[in-house]
Amino acid sequence: MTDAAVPTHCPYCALQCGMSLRPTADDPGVEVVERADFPVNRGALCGKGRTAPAVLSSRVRLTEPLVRRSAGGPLEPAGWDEALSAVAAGLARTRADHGPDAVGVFGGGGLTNEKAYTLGKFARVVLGTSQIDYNGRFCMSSAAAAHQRAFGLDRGLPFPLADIPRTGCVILVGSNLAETMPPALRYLTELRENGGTLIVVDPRRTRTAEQADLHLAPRPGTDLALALGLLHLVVAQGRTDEAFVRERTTGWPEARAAAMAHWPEHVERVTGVPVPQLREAVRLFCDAPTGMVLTARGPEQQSKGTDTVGAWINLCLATGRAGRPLSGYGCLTGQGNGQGGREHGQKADQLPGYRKLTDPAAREHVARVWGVDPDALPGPGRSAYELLDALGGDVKALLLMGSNPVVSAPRAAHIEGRLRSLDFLAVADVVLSETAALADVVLPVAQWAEETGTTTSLEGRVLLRRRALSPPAGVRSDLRVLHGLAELLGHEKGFPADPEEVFEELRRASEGGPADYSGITYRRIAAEDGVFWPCPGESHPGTPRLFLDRFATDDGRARFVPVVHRPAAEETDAEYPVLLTTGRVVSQYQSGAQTRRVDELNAAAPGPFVELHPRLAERLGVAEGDRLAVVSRRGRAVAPARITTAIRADTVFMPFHWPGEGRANNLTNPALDPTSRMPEFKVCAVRVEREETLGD
Ligand SMILES: Nc1nc2c(c(=O)[nH]1)N[C@H]1C(S)=C(S)[C@@H](COP(=O)(O)OP(=O)(O)OC[C@H]3O[C@@H](n4cnc5c(=O)[nH]c(N)nc54)[C@H](O)[C@@H]3O)O[C@H]1N2
Ligand SMILES: Nc1nc2c(c(=O)[nH]1)N[C@H]1C(S)=C(S)[C@@H](COP(=O)(O)OP(=O)(O)OC[C@H]3O[C@@H](n4cnc5c(=O)[nH]c(N)nc54)[C@H](O)[C@@H]3O)O[C@H]1N2
Ligand code: SF4
Ligand SMILES: [Mo]
Repeated sequence: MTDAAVPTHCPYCALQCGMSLRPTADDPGVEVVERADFPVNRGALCGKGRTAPAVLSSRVRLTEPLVRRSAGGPLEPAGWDEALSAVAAGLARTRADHGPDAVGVFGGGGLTNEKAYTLGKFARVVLGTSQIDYNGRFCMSSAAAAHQRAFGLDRGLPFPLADIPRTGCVILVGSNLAETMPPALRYLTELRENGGTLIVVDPRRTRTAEQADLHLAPRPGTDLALALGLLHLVVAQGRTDEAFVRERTTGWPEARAAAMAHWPEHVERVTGVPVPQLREAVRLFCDAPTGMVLTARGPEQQSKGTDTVGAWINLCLATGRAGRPLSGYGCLTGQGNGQGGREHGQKADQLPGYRKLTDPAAREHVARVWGVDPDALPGPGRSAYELLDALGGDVKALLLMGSNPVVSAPRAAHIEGRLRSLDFLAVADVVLSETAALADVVLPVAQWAEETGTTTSLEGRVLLRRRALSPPAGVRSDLRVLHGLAELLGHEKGFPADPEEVFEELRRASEGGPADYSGITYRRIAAEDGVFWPCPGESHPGTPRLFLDRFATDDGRARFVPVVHRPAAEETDAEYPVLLTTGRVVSQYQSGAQTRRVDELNAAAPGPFVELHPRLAERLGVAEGDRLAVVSRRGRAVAPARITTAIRADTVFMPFHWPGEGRANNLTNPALDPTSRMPEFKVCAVRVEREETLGD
């Protein structure tokens, strides 16, 4: 290894900050150095990115396969031959006894494009199962569905982040960017420095909301009413962009009529946002010459997330804030490869290139690339929660790669039980996650800095994460794992372990599809700071900005969707009088499997808590730090009280990063959005009690 720092990207969130890794003599062998030339973060990193090498250390990770040799026995160290044979045998036995759909596959939005592609192909070609889905279903599937419906194409942001400071007004809905993508906060700061305005919609006055010119704090689960109320006011005040609506859209009369049923006074009652604030929001948004609406998990992780995002899109369309420079709707995708992970076939209904599994032409194309009969490809399977819920029922074996649902799935105690009831569970992970600990076989895999691969950031920018050091002996890459399993299951060819070889095949598989990567090469990505898809052909420059001439629908027009408000799947009542919402803190990532192994991050965010307003605390007789029991129809979680005026008095907030008694997902409601099948992580009804402890 040379001493030169290797330019690469962070393993965690969808911002995919550029960083460089420099070799060191000490464990874990590399350190992070600034990579100021990468435009998205210009050297800035959050604490998670800065400390990411700590997880490369053999002190905290898996370094050899583990096998449970007898039911109920312990996980014991094993060689790779034994471990891979056990997985192949477990999957093959289930398929032989119960058919291919008894074998499930669960992937993750953190997996590189190459891995997501190979996992989808492995499920359809080697296992022949339709039962594959991934954790992105918990993340951005509602925004994806709304994008498809309105624009005919789903790419998180239709413009680069660098456009944000130059627009006139941003409405940021349910994103706590200051904690979830700290280096991106700079774009909002620059927006305001340039004279633009920022409106933040969040039931909590977050660090992000503190930056806003106007903060709207709706009751959780009411964003749909809020967006429709704003649209009502836009129409009532004559601020519709009639020419844009006429020339670039369809469906306005119906959408308009649906919105007009949402009178501001009614919207105030539903959302708790006063009418003058609604009017002020419309004024700020419509007075600016250009504007953007950006959503994240707040409005999306609802049982009506697709319609909610649809309502925000309608607002953009009615005001002409879409399909034009410096204007548009975008979703801030979450996971490291949340965008690419949803394009290449680990989703239940999907083939590579964002093709549909039900489309005969798509099946034909991909089957040709894969060298199989199109009729042999299974149809669409179940969504993530439905798949997890079916474990131990008709799905009896599971191969899981890149997710930790014991902590992150809604109604997690139930899902943990489903995982335990499987005939066979294999987990590939870098650490012994809470889910891996339940497995019959655990396969220790290489990490970001130890292998090369591409990710697609929230901007739709395809990036190259480069290998900077060797994995420990005893660890293999996910691609090599899939290669080995395919071989044992009779497919010696078609599952290369070399990432660039996989990417070359992915290019062909995606060619002509909505997410066309055919013009992207490793070499180009390295030379160009990433390439934006669609990129059909090596001479194509890539597409940083979408929809400027036409939308991706058949007629080129954006589609209004008539949506109306409906309540959350679970509302408060006498028994469960408080709303629970859940989310993140800056120093932990997701299920915490990785970041809970980093001392510096644990010191900053040591455990779960329940955020509540002083008025609610007083009513409950609760003081700062008291142990609180939060109880929902699904279960109970216990964590200390954190009292703050930054939250609505009718709502409590818990981060979801921890297992054990403080696991927020003991409480959450797996009510699914009918279109996206996204669970309602952001709202359920709870009771909050002071937990009486011994000696109290
Ligand atoms: N530190 C850190 N950063 C991360 C992650 C992490 O785990 N930790 N995960 C990454 C991933 S995968 C994702 S998806 C993103 C998520 O990024 P964000 O969406 O920013 O994160 P959340 O905290 O889940 O939710 C954002 C905000 O939604 C608000 N909210 C709750 N209910 C509602 C509601 O009903 N309406 C509205 N409008 N807002 C509501 C919450 O108060 C919260 O402040 O972060 C990415 N970055
Ligand atoms: N209550 C509540 N629950 C939520 C949410 C919420 O807001 N509230 N948000 C949801 C959202 S948006 C998301 S994205 C999910 C995320 O939740 P999870 O799907 O659990 O995500 P992670 O914790 O990132 O899990 C990734 C796992 O894969 C491992 N891993 C990392 N890289 C690799 C790799 O390259 N290969 C392999 N094989 N393994 C790897 C990690 O060590 C970790 O164990 O949580 C969802 N759950
Ligand atoms: S903001 Fe996201 S990509 Fe950037 S350093 Fe932090 S976790 Fe990594
Ligand atoms: Mo996510």
